[in-house]
Amino acid sequence: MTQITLVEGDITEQRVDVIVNAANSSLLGGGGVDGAIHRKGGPEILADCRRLRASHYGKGLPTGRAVATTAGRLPARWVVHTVGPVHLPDEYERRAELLASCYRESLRVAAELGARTVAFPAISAGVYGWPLEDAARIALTAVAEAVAESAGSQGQAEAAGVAEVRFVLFGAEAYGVFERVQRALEQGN
Ligand code: AR6
Repeated sequence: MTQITLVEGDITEQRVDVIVNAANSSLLGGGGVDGAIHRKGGPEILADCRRLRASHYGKGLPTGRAVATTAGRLPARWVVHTVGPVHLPDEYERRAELLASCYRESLRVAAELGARTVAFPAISAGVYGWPLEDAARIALTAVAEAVAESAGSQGQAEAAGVAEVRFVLFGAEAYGVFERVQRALEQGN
């Protein structure tokens, strides 16, 4: 059984196997969570990212995909970088699917690494402008579906082997929104 938990805090301080980074397709750093991860994790993370750009991801990591690097000096084993979509109301459906894909793909990469604990931020809900409540609904639904699928299969699905998926919300307001959305989803709304 995979547990889905919510905590208020800073994702760079989480003692987990995998920290998921809300990156951009350059993989070369930025602000928000990305800036904090590179700052606290040190230059080894950027060095790994540069190697990925020089090999498999010459044009950058496409939106909705995920790839792993070292976690450098962070108290985690790996960072899984994923690229969320920018919020654009005119392309809502396509981009909401890409946001769900970030969670599924990150979980798949984490499971392939053998991770037992995975921490996610609220992908796209900062610089990329996704309204927090909707970002929370997409995030919690995508993870719950991946978890349910892996429970019903023989370890082939996205979250197989992952014991805890932890959402790390920056500030009381974000935590409150995730908590409310999680409750609503549990009640079938
Ligand atoms: N721990 C947990 N959550 C955090 C932290 C932290 N240390 N810092 C910020 N958040 P964002 P995006 C929250 O902007 O919207 C970067 O420049 C934040 O409050 O980090 O996917 C990248 O390079 C918000 O709720 O990611 C990209 O260019 C959430 O994390 C771009 O920003 C996501 O905010 C990606 O934008």
